[in-house]
Amino acid sequence: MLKKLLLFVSFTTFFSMTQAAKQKIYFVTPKNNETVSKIFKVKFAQSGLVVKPAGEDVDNKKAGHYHIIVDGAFTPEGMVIPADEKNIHYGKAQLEAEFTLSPGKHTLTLQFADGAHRSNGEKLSQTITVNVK
Ligand SMILES: [Cu+2]
Repeated sequence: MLKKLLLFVSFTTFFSMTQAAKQKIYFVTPKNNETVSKIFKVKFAQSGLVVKPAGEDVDNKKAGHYHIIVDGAFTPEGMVIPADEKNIHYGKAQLEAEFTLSPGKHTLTLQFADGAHRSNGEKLSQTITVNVK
């Protein structure tokens, strides 16, 4: 009985914590200012958000997919993120990618946007600098 009660309490605590989780996205790797090889892996993660393929659940403000902007800033909130060589969409709900960049310093901006590619703005973005060997 006590065991069941404890299980119930921990489950509801976990559930309310999940509900209250602040929305956040971040690079798992590389770290800011990390030195990387010419070809390197990028991984990203989130809390309080659901990653879904582009075109799905487009009006859900808690769902969307990732973008990486190379050597550019975040996309202002509500603006549709362009698709070109500097603005890469991960519309299949990917959580990692491989990059090939020229030697030197580059910035990578991770940007979350909804299923219609409308940006969540600066609050759901993160910019890091990498030093490519
Ligand atoms: Cu997109």
